[in-house]
Amino acid sequence: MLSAEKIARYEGKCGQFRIGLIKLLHKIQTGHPGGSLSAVEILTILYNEILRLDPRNPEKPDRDIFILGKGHGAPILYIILADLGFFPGEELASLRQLGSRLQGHPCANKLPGIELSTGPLGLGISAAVGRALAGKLDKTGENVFILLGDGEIQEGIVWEAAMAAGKYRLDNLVAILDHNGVQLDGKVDDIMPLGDVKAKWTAFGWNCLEMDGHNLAEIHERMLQARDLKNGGPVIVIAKTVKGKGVSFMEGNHAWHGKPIGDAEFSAALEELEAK
Ligand SMILES: Cc1ncc(C[n+]2csc(CCOP(=O)(O)OP(=O)(O)O)c2C)c(N)n1
Ligand SMILES: [Mg+2]
Repeated sequence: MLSAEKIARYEGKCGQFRIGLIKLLHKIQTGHPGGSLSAVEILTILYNEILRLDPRNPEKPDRDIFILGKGHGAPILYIILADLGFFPGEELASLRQLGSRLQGHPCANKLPGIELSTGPLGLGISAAVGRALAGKLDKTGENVFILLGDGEIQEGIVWEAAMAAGKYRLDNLVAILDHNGVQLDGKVDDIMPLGDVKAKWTAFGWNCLEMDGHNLAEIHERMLQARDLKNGGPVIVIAKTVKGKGVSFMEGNHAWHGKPIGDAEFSAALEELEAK
């Protein structure tokens, strides 16, 4: 169980990450606020409590693997990697600039801590399945985690990968679904409804767990449960989240999927986040 002291520390961190994110995206006048804000707590717990990683030795052979399926969430991933010391925090200012190691979507061969270049939705889980299968064959003991968007799982390639993970009994694979109900240009239910998400993954041979994707203690508990569930099946954790979480006018609003933050909006967002 996550101690009260740790919960308080991570709550503080999540607040700072949100403020850092808004400042950064306002400064560069580009990037994806909504999907980053949705994943703050999930990534904070994964990187601080669950993943076996060494920022000083990012390619250490016995590490766990994390893949950001929803590659447009790169800004929050970069902020967390910098916080852990994978690269200097000053480099965050180069986000999305020409020649930077911090591209708009993660670039594996440039930045320490990035395992796979992502951006095309659906690509990540295919590679995650391959990596988990390789880990099984090589008996590395590594766990493979992937964060998927709910718009992302409309991609057909996701279900081909899901089917393979079921067949190969990849119980070293944990997918987390950032189920915020919103995609790029509207609500998931309006654009391409997912139906009974739990029943669908279960039918593909996966174990299905659920959590509140903004509750630090619950995320921690569910991630440990998912990692340690070894019944032959991969695990998906459906995380109930809010796109744009923490900035009221961005919450649940697809317009903030990837829009430059204006000066008045910046002040309002900062005021709200700093008051928390
Ligand atoms: C194959 C592919 N098609 C379209 C896009 C453009 N695109 C980027 S993000 C996005 C919406 C993703 O929505 P979701 O997965 O729900 O992400 P979140 O709500 O967490 O931001 C789209 C359509 C893409 N990156 N890749
Ligand atoms: Mg979504």
